Amino acid sequence: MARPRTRTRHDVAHGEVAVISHRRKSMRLAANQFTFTLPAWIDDLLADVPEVIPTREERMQLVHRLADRNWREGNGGPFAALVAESATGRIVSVGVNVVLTSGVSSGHAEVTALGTAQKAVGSWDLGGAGLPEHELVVNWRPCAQCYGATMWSGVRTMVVAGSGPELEEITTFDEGPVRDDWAEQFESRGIHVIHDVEKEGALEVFRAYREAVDAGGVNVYNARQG
Ligand code: AZG
Ligand code: ZN
Repeated sequence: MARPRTRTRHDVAHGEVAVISHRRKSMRLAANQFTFTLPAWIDDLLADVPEVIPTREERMQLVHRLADRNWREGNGGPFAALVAESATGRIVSVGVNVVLTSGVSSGHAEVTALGTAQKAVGSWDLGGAGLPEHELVVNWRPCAQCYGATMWSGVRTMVVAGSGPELEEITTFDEGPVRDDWAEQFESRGIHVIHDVEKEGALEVFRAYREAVDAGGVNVYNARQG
């Protein structure tokens, strides 16, 4: 037997009181996952890089090469990072800022380096039992987001090229509200911070980026508008 047609608003005469069932549209998610993929040029750049880089200065020099190439290739901002085993200098992962190519605002260099390191070692905790101590090497102090991402990653050391206002002054990136005692907060949680490693190299990358911004070739993509 045919089911009676559901009455709609148009079927109800003026003044009539009726219970009308509205046709419901069920929720469909437009996306149920996102991924960060490192750009293909990284494989070419790493082709001449040894698996073990013994000094922190040399590790940071690699970070600066990655950061400089990254903005020129259009993946995102002039930021790069790597995760290494502290004792041996074996490189576990590298990361670059992929906000523009991923279309996801959290794709900062620290996040991509830490995430790929965690996948590489098979643990969300880089300080977990049975693992060697790991360090994050990054070309500036972490932003408000990456401050937490680093603290929760399990790294035991963070090496930064610099931590002052220069990054924001030169590039005009907004790094968010980072506490003045950010480094002490890491130290009090057992994460040692090593400052000012190859600082001038970081500033050179930022200055080159700024020149390109001023020449109109690159957009700074801060999402927050004040
Ligand atoms: C950023 N700051 C750092 N340190 N790293 C990134 O990837 C960034 N992106 N925007 N600001
Ligand atoms: Zn960040």
